[in-house]
This record gives sequence, structure tokens and C-alpha cells, in this order.
Amino acid sequence: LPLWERLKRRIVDGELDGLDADLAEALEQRPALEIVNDVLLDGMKTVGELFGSGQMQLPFVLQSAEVMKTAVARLEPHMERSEDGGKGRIVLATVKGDVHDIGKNLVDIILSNNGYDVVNIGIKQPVSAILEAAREHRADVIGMSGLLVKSTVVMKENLEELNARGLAGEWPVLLGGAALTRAYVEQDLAGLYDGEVRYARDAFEGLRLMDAFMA
Ligand code: B1M
Repeated sequence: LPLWERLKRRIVDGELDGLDADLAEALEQRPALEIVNDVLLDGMKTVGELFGSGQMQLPFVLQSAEVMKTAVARLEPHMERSEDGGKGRIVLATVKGDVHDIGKNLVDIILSNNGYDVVNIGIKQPVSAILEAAREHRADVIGMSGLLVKSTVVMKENLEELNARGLAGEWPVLLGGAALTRAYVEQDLAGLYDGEVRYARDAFEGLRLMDAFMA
């Protein structure tokens, strides 16, 4: 198989053997971020389709996710770092009940490499932990990720909780993850939150929105 097809296959098949050599070869030809966006993410998309249609079982999805994470970790040192922090601080979490973190961690990488301080508190985080981290680290923005449909409900509840505590004005909220849609965020969530809440389709839109929040 040609290199790009082979790399994608490694994600889909959850195949670690030979990954390093392929990534080294890939880095000679394209920037690290492009490899993630155009090749590896394409592989994860295929994994999602296979799993969704019952053609792939969960343990194999997990293996694919591990290969994806390994690949991103190998590529990260090769990504361009334009600024060293200080542009603003975001607390980033995957919401309660949700373990998906590949997207969240990509958002972390993109924001960190573009001048933001990211406090990444991990997966399955209840709103109390998100709030605590936002306070402790004096965050400018709260970022929540979630991939399950039920996570969209959790996000709604979290925004309601911030409102109920009178805290909405303190933090603009950035939301992302495959189960969300722009329409849901803009029509159903924005209206019920007394602060600003925005949807990011991908990590780059997340970066643009951070820039807008901090402007
Ligand atoms: Co799961 N899973 N999974 N899974 N998984 C999905 C989400 C699913 C759509 C698959 C499917 O059915 N086709 C489905 C959800 C269905 C639903 O809710 N209706 C699903 C399911 C059902 C489940 C379980 C319930 C399965 C089970 O146990 N029976 C279970 C849930 C466990 C739990 O959370 N409690 C489960 C478990 C897992 C694994 C552990 C095996 C693994 C996760 C490993 C990990 O993350 N460490 C996994 C994976 C890998 C997937 C799929 C295949 C791929 C997700 C991924 O990493 N994509 C996924 C299929 C899919 O998404 N279509 C699926 C790549 C990643 C880069 O994309 O996270 O969307 P994403 O991030 C994007 C944007 O969304 C955005 O930026 C990123 C790109 O630039 N973004 C943000 C994300 N967060 C952001 C935050 C921002 C801004 C932008 O600001 C704050």
C-alpha cells in the first residue's frame, strides 16, 4: 500500500507494529498537523463508521484509539509552536459519563501550540470539578467536550448549573464533540445560558473562538 493508505490502515486495524517507521517517512513529506488531520482522522472516521454499522467490535475500536493516541503523541513534538502561552487560559474537560478524549486532546495540542494555557482535567468530569478547576486556575474560558448523545444533555445541565449559581457571566463556554451540532448549540443552548456559549466543529474553530473570546 502507498504510505498514506498504509498509515490510515494502521489506525483502522489498530496496528502499532511499523507505525514509527511510517510516521518518520510521512514527516519527511508533510507537516505533522496535516498528517493528523488528513490521514489519521480519516482513519478514525472509518473506525466510527465500521463500529456504528456493527462491522467492528468495541475492543478493536479501543485498539484503534490507542494507535491514534500513540501516533498523535509521536507527531506532537514536530508540530509548529507559534507562541509560548499567556494568551489566555482554558479549562478543558470531557463531561461526566463520557470517556472519549482524542478530540479533546487535539484541541489541547492546537490551543497550547498557539499561545494558550490549557488546563486539561481529563475525562468523565462532573460540573463541580470543572468549576473548581476554572476557579483554581483562574480560567478565562471553560471548554467541554463530549461525543455521546447523552453528553449533549449533560452539557445542557452544566450550563443550567452555572446559571443557577449565578456564574454564567464569569466564563464563556466552548463546546465541541461529534454528538453536538451547531444548530443545537446555537438554538437550544445559547438561549438558556446567561453568558456566551459557542460551538466548535473542530480544533481549529476552537482556536478561532478562543481568539475571539480573548479579543
Ligand atoms: Co465510542 N462512540 N463509545 N469509543 N467512539 C462514538 C462516539 C460513536 C458515535 C460510535 C458509533 O456508534 N458510530 C458512539 C456514540 C453514539 C451515541 O451516543 N449516540 C459511541 C459509543 C456508543 C461508545 C460506547 C457507549 C460503546 C459501548 O460501550 N457500548 C462507549 C462509551 C463509553 C463512555 O464514554 N462512557 C464508547 C467507547 C469508546 C472507546 C473507549 C472504545 C473509544 C474512545 C477512546 C478514547 O477517546 N480514549 C471510542 C471511540 C474511538 C469512538 C469513535 C469511533 C471515534 C471517536 C474519536 O476519537 N474521533 C466514535 C465515532 C465518531 O465519533 N463518529 C465513537 C476522532 C476525534 C478527533 O474526533 O472527538 O469528534 P472528535 O473531535 C473532533 C471534533 O468533534 C472537535 O475537534 C476534534 C477534531 O478537530 N472537538 C472539539 C471535540 N471536542 C471538542 C471540544 C472543543 C472544541 C472542539 O472545545 C471545548
